[in-house]
Amino acid sequence: MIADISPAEMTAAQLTQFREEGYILIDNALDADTLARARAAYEKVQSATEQAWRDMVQSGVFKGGYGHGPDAHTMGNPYEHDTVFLDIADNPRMMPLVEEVIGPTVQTMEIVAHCHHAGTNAHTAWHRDWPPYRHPQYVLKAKVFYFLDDQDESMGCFSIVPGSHKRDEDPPRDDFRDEKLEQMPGMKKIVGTAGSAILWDVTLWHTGTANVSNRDRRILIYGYQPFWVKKWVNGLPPEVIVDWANTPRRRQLMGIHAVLGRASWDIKGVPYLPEHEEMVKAKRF
Ligand SMILES: O=C(O)CCC(=O)C(=O)O
Repeated sequence: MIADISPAEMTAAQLTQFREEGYILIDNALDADTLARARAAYEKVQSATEQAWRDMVQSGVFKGGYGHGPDAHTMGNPYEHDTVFLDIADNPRMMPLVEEVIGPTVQTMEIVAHCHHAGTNAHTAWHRDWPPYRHPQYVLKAKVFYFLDDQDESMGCFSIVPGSHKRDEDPPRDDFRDEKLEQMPGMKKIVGTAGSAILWDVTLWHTGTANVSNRDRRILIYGYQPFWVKKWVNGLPPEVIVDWANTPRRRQLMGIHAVLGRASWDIKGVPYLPEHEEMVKAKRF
């Protein structure tokens, strides 16, 4: 669990920036203790998965998201190695902001530890993750990226075109790829200090640039969506998640049992917590 450091309410200025530009940056999103735990856990996951990543790169057959391949090592579901990654999914500094933009029925869709190595090419092209579905109040998917180290412009920055979430069209990726990647009009490289985070709407046009520095770019990626979006479609949540999700709120955050949504959306193969069962009895649907 992360110490409850006076949860941030989203200010009117932040909300306006999120709505107009599609992102906000938060300094000190991780306190020093959690940042230290996150780095230690990240290093544990990286060394446990490094050989498999090298073997994949050697094989020339690249599978997996977030540019998993020669220019990036994508470590999916790192909570299998350390539950600090689950604690960070419920970071009290970020959750009020996430709930403000996704709505109160929020769940975590993915948790990824990501390394974009020193001296590598861009690991992805310009894209948006999701079609620009629109709702007057909420976005269908937002992500939080946490920086584990100070990140400057040379380190293969996550980059966006602020305001592009309002456009209907997708980015012209073929006009701005490879050596033209950084010529995208309006492009902004996201830099920040260790422990800071960006909360962003995934319909923004975005990419990651070449890491021309001599330092690996290390980030944690969290995707958030409303509870009613399908999750755990290939089976039940792993035991480590069910055990961690020891309150109704956490059950919802892990996409198991909704607090505010319909009981018919719940994953039936996981028994309810007693207090959650009471809530379900009181629901109409
Ligand atoms: O790693 C990056 O900077 C790009 C991330 C990205 O493309 C994504 O989250 O979809």
